[in-house]
Amino acid sequence: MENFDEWFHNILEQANITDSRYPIKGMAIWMPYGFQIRKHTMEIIKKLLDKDHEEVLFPMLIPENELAKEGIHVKGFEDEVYWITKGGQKDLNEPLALRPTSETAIYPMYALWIRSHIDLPKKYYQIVNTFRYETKHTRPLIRVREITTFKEAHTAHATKEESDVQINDFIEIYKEFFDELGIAYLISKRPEWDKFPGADYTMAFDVIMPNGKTLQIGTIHNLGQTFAKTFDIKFEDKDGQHKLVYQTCAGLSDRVIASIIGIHGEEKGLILPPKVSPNQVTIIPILFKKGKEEVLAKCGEIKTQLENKGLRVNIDDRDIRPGKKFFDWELKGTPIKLELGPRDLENNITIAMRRDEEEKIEIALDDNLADKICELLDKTSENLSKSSWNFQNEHVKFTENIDEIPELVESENVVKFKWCGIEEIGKEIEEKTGYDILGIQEEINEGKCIASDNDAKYMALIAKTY
Ligand code: PR8
Repeated sequence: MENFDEWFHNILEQANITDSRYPIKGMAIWMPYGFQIRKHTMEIIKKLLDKDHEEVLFPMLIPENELAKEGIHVKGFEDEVYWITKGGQKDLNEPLALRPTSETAIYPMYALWIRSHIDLPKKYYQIVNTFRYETKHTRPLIRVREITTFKEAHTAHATKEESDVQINDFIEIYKEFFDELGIAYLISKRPEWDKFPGADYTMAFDVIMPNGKTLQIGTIHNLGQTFAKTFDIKFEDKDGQHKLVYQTCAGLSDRVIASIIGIHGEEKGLILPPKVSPNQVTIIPILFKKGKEEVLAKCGEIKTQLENKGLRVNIDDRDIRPGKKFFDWELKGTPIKLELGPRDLENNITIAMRRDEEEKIEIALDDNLADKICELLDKTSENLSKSSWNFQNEHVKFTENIDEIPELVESENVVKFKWCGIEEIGKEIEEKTGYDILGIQEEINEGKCIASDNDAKYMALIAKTY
């Protein structure tokens, strides 16, 4: 793709996903087609979280005194909070924050709800909008000031061990989620200076966009007992002692949709993974005056047949040239197009076209049609996932020479390198190269650090980031 940012910006409007002309910077409208993608994506994550977490809904406003309680946390967000200071004409007694995230809304309530070890673990999540007055350049879905699908989970546990297990559980849930979307990801532990404000440590999921820049699409934080101390979240343990809980939280945003669009899309438009595509099959009737009714009737029958299998199907019976219809659904990324004209009807066949591949497949119009379509959809999902992982594998390059980093990053790669883990050296690496250390992928015990005489302790990643 020549210019990914431009392509991304244009496709959002062309495919009816979002409209960014709303007169507030960083806030956009979800248009009908985008709304459907968003809905199906949310259904997947909800299903995964619902297995072991309970959904709740908190108010959007946080009193200033609660937000201010956790010092490190509030410091991290102080420049990003929108404040409500008036009710009508009157100044409010206490300013109210539009939640930038909900720790300080939820944890005072956890302090009331958690009394005994039998109340633990507590695992709540909510899908809400949050507000961040981002100072960096805003971009639709990627860096917004109103995050419209903030999927945030908050857990509390009796022991540190349980909270570490929860971090792994979140990693597994997010892996499964991105696997369902066919999106390849890099998992790393963020460096100390880039962790969530108030967290002991942060695990992050990043994707490589087509221009080689990485996008952080999900984060999982071990909060230790920092918030428990601040909000006095204590429980009576089996031994009768009052103890502080251990907490974790994890979040995903509209960036998930940005990555679906960016990673699978190509020059001609979207390629949507079948699981989240508003229409999994689009039927395109080829209509002539003669036989028009019969063709349309058969299209209706096919639609019902496929819908009975649980598929989402639409018929494009607009009175325009078929070529234009193919063009439109290519742009919108429907995984499978089915073409049906009078001659096909005579031969009792339809022509299927997968969006991710050029090939046309003739399928008989019989009882096996729906099964065959399901097979094609599965192949599409597999293929999208495979391409995404191949792309990622080709775009992660290892080097032992710090001077090679800029060239590798500028040719659209993420760079893997050995690091001693010392903060000062890490910052030197960032300064010298001009890029961000994403984090550490794994511990190692061989070789030297790329930027010092120290022994290497970690395999780390550095990249140009969004
Ligand atoms: C938390 N608290 O808040 P996090 N536009 C789009 N996506 C964004 C933006 C933005 N302006 N800012 C962040 N994200 C924790 C976990 C509750 C849940 C996305 O964590 O601040 C990023 O993908 O790391 C980020 O990984 C995710 O939201 C969670 O935000």
